[in-house]
Amino acid sequence: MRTEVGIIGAGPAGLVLGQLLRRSGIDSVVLESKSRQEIETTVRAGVLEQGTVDLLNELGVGERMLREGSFHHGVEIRFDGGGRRVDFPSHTDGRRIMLYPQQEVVKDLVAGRLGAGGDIFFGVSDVEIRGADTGSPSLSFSHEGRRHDIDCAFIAGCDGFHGPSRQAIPARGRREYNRTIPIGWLGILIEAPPSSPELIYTNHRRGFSLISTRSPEVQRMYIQVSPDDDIAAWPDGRIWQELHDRTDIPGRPELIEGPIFQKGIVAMRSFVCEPMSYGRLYLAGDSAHIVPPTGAKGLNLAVTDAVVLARAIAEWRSGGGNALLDAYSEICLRRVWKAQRFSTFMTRSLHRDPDGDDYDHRIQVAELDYLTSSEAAMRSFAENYTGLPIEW
Ligand code: RFL
Ligand code: PHB
Repeated sequence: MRTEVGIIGAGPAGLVLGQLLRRSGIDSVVLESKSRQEIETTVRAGVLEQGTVDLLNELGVGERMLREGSFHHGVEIRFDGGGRRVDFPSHTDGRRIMLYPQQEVVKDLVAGRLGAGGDIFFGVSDVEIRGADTGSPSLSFSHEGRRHDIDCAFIAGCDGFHGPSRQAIPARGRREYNRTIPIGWLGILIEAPPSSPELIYTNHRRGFSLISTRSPEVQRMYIQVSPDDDIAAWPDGRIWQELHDRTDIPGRPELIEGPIFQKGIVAMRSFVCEPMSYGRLYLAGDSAHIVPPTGAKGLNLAVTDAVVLARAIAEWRSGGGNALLDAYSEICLRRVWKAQRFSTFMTRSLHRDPDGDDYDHRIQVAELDYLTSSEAAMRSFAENYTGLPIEW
């Protein structure tokens, strides 16, 4: 087999890359270790930046998103017993965010690719990357009991944090920045109408909470827990008690409860791999970087990496040379580190620091008071939350 770009991973990074390449007339093959059903039902992100929404529309896969997702024009931040809203459009050039579940984005991208005659090999195993540092790299993998080889011009490692691509870069050729954060998020999905028209991020002495949404009928909520907490120690009644204690404030409607049909705990980390490339292998998305979810940036970073990589490959293919390919890692990493900065700032100001004291709490309250009252701070927050531009 032969293709121009061998893409490992059918997450947002790999699927968006494939669609962008197709638009430039460049063929690709996507290898995915999970089944189609599994990637289309795994619950993860919910917030799409304005740029991600625009891109999905441009790619012709945004129709259902526009119909079923909802635009939000701001978020509410609660702290010190009160709540304040930060408006996005008035603090940016009219930008907003979209609430639409990641698994629905994945479904729309898979349907777009397969509908246009593209290939995705689901359920592959033992993917091996060969000759990444040569001019003729190849991928080898097992699918339905047979071994296959694909010669490629480029390999895109879009296989998430645990995938094999990053490990294909020799240890001496990369630097990894790693920070584990002593915080877990217990996330639930419930059947109920929205408790609020916009997201509510709360800093409370008992810990962080976040009220988000998935649709008019399904809501997503999170509370800060210890990363090694056992979900069995969190019966529904205890979760609701914490959500109410942390989020409800006088004069505002209480959270609306509903049956919990999914719950789990995720640990938090910050991670960056530099550079994001090695020879003809390019990493995109979570395979190269992880941000704590408080800033809602992970999926959006995966998409912008794909945008930069697709343009760089298209430029090379049309005889424009290697300049953009060579700059790929640097262009992406500048935006990645800014998203890491923003997510770290959000995480630090909103969560209870397990090692902190009253002084730390007062500093957080002052930070959030400033953030939600200074025009300059609100502009900065809105600019980051709705998505920074790519600096080419
Ligand atoms: P993905 O989505 O992990 O996709 C990688 C794909 O590669 C496959 N794979 C392999 N395929 C073949 N061979 C192998 N050896 C393979 N190994 C792995 C995997 O099966 C998978 O299908 O990475 P990608 O594309 O880089 O996308 C990244 C995003 O998924 C991630 O950053 C976000 O989910 C992060 N995130 C959020 N991001 C946002 O932008 N907004 C949010 O609101 C937001 N909320 C969240 C989040 C992540 C969360 N969790 C679960 C950590 C909320 C949470 C709770
Ligand atoms: C979500 O809806 O899953 C969500 C929203 C905002 C975040 C993280 C996750 O910061």
